[in-house]
Amino acid sequence: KFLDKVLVTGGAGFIGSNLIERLIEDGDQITIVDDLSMGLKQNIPTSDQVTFYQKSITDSTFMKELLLEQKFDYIYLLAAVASVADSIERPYITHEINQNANVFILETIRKYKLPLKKLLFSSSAAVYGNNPKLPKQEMDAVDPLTPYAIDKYATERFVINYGRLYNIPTVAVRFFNVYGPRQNPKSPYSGVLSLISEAAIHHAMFTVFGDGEQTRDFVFVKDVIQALILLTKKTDTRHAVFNVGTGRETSLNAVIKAYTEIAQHDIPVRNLSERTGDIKRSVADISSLEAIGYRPNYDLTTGLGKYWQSL
Ligand code: UD2
Repeated sequence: KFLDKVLVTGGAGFIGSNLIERLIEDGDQITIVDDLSMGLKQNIPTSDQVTFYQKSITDSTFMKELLLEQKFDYIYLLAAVASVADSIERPYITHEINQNANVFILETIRKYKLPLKKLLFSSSAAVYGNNPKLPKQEMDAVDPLTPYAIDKYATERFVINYGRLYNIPTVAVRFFNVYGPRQNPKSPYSGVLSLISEAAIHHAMFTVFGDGEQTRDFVFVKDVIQALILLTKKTDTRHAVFNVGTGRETSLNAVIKAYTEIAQHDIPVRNLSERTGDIKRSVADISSLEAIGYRPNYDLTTGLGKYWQSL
């Protein structure tokens, strides 16, 4: 009845739930494992194609049983302590979740020779750290500075090299600054666009750290989903890491200006001093992803417009 059996860890989260939406349209049978530490149950679309387990990926007994019983075609590893600040507060538990739990999944696949069409791990542009070279290319030197970045980088290597060593089809992606519907603005360390949206909706003050001339590669979540689907469905694409962004560099000031036009009212701004550890400029080289057919469909104005409508 269904096309493929798909596991999405972190499926109740921002990016995960957008992926679920797409997988439902594609006719897949989807299993979500999410402990709702970041994600929300109401993010998950109601569908008879979806089975949801409110479980931590660190529950290895549960994960092993699930993997052995279901024999998934595709696995998307999106569950994580998703905040850098949180990882600095809780480095050890971050490591258990962001690295060990994912390595356990790989190990289970290896040990029981589970058949699999593709496993995709979500890493982050955080792995580039303070390397100032722009645009950031996958082969550039990494500089993981926080528990979050260290675990993302190390797990990327586990995923790719378990793939090579044990012939498991794997890929990893490095997300740049993803924004869009269901991004959770509840922490001060949430993505800046979710925080600007909160301010815009409530006609509240938005705080810019620094002069607002810092730049990022803001990528709309639907483009991210396009990349994830491409990478999993291309059978000859494996054992490599891909930047996921737009290749366009936008300053925070430019974002606020564009958003003011979309919201059709001023977003009052105050400037505070720069955030410690903030990087000044960031933009992805996306030629590896383009080479397999990826084309970002949402420029900033279009993406922001869609996001605004969803609020
Ligand atoms: C992103 C990721 C982070 C890590 C990092 C790697 C998010 C939410 N964070 O951090 O996990 O991968 O990239 O480089 O995707 N800002 C304000 N006011 C606010 C909030 C933020 O001015 O209220 C500034 C902030 O100081 C920074 C920029 O906006 O210069 C973007 O901040 P962010 O937290 O959205 O993302 P970033 O790139 O620092």
